[in-house]
Amino acid sequence: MHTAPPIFYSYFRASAPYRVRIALALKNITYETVSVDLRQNDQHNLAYQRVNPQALVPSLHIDGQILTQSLAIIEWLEDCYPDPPLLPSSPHDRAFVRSLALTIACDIHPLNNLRVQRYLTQNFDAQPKACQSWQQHWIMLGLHSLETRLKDDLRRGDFCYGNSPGLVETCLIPQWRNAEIQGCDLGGLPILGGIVKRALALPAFIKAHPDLQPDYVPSP
Ligand SMILES: N[C@@H](CCC(=O)N[C@@H](CS)C(=O)NCC(=O)O)C(=O)O
Repeated sequence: MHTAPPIFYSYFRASAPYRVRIALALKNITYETVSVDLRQNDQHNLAYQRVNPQALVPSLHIDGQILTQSLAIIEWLEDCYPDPPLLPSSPHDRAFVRSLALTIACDIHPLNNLRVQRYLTQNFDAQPKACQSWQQHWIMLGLHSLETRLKDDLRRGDFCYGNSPGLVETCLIPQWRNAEIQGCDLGGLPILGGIVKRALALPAFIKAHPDLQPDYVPSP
């Protein structure tokens, strides 16, 4: 039971908060959203830097403490709200699931983050086309490796591990959306594509979708 409603610092369009929104929805935890508008550089406001000195979203203020880093937040939720589980019970399978999730969270997403794009543009004079090609390269490298790993793995079911969505889907669905926005050719990834389609039909994934967030604004 919470002493006060959890406060979730988010930005509708950003994929790391989207991961946590999916986990919160799967675990049926209600919260209030505070929007940190990355396009307006709100992440660099002093008030937000007191919440998260890394100047990144998400952050979750819950039970009197501030949690940061999307996967640390999700693992905390898993520890405190174990139902439904987002990780398997056996250590071997937990390592497998974490490894798939980290492929996205550590090896794809950071290379494509807004601050990296801005750095490429400001310091290396990268043009929009070059930035897009950079994004596509790292996304496709990572997603193809996931497709290969899942192809013959008997632990795969309707989802990456078994027949319920878990930690991997919290990362995969936001990353897939980014891939679509960046114009990646996803046709060669039928296993991942099927998993994404099944996940997006579930109520928790619908609830967490960027277009349904309180701070949503349509793209210009
Ligand atoms: N590893 C962090 C990454 C957080 C992150 O990079 N968030 C992005 C949005 S998806 C952000 O706040 N970017 C702000 C910026 O680049 O200035 C996590 O998983 O929480």
